[in-house]
Amino acid sequence: MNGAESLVRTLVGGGVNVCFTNPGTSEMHFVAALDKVDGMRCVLGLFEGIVTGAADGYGRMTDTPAATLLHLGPGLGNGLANLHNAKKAASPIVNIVGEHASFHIKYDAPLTADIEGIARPVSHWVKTSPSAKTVAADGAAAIAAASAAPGQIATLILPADTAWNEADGVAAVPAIPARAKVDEARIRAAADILKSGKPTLILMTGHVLKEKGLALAGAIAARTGAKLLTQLSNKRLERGAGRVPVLRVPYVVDQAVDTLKGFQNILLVGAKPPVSFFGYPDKPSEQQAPGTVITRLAELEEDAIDALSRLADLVGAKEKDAPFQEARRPPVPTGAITLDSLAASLGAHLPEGAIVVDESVTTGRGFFPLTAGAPPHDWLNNMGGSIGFGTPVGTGAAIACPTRKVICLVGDGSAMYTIQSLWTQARENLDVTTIIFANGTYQILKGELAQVGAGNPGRKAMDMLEIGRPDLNFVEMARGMGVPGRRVDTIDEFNKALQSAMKESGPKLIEVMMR
Ligand SMILES: Cc1ncc(C[n+]2csc(CCOP(=O)(O)OP(=O)(O)O)c2C)c(N)n1
Ligand SMILES: [Mg+2]
Repeated sequence: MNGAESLVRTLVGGGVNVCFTNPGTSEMHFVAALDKVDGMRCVLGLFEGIVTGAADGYGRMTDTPAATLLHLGPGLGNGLANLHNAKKAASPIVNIVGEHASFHIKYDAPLTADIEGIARPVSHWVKTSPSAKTVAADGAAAIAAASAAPGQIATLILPADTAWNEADGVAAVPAIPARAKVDEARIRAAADILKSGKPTLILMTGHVLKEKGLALAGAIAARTGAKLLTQLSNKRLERGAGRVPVLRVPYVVDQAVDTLKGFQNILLVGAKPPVSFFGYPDKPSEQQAPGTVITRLAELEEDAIDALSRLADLVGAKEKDAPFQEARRPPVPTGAITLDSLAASLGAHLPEGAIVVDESVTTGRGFFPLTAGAPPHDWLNNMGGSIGFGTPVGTGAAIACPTRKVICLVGDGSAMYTIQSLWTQARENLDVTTIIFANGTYQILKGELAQVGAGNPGRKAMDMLEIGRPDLNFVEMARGMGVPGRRVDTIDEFNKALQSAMKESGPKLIEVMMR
């Protein structure tokens, strides 16, 4: 077998069963090998941001890496923004990036680039495989690197001749270490804080946000009077009826500061100390009150669920006493489209097992309370702040979980970065409902303009924050990519569109007119 086949067989043998691709000449042997080897689902994306974002969504939902296949430096470069987001979310991904045949690199042909240099900032692990004989072992090492807790980006660069030359065979993936346990001293320190009676916040993100971790955190909070919050953005939050409900730290700095002001202690479980998205004149970067003591219970890569379980024992908390959310849907709203009526409609219609990918930007900031009692579902946020995240991540989540309904909540501005996701959803017949909030602007940036104190915007400045003239038509765009769409002007129409989208399988788009 050649190097490409040895790599594909190694990937499949190592549990990598999906490859999101956008190939070129240098990847042709890899493409041919994908065809030859059973067990790899290949999914084409029409822009590399779809490919890398889909791998992020897949990794978040399965906790195992998908592979991507990208075309040299420029292909990888096109995928960078969503790799950045995936890295911030600690999603496991194995990138395979084609490179010129090793004898051809010195000629500086048009596509020659510093691939390692492009890969390094968005990868935890980077390697150019030197020969066909090493490709399989390097592929196995890439899987191991990607799978290491809490999830990493591994980028393997594959010169074309390493793909077509004769290989030695398949390699086995080295053992993947379990999450490290938190040492006893930190558990005791956390117990002392919680028993002190001082107002304490448990701030969480990462794998602790699965049902079990939340139940333990809820029990500890119920027992000790501590409050629970998650970071503003999370990789995957399990929420809904029967789970412990938890809100997020708000985006707007003043609101975040206000939310955090009463706490003398913040106990971090996977989370970082709370910092603002941006620095603003006269606003703090650190959001906790001056004097609040921040203590780390568990790092993102550590076993936070085990740590909380031991902490619960120390403070005498019982899981059954956690404040589990009761099943409760808001009444189906009527009348105008408002932020609250949209939240209520989602709360009324979210099906059990839904995967909500949230890139709703300003529209969805208040969606949590009214959706909290919906049937159990997962909520995924963008942790890297680079927009164009939602529809690709939804695409990958749907491939990962074919029996679940994916709901992508997307601002109109954000949707335009990676709208080609719809084509992949149609081709693969994925069960994704994309909801576009068509307000005709980069609404958030109007708020930012005021926050940074840039003064009153004139016409030229406003033109950079608004996306009308011409007005976008998402239903037409969706139709052009094989996805049926519908425009709604009232909340009653939205209710109907959402209800029918939840009943039928397959990709759909709802354009919510907010302008
Ligand atoms: C890659 C990238 N480019 C630009 C931005 C800056 N940015 C942040 S939000 C935003 C617009 C979001 O607009 P939309 O999705 O319509 O949401 P809205 O603010 O209208 O709710 C832009 C351009 C970014 N975060 N990432
Ligand atoms: Mg908008």
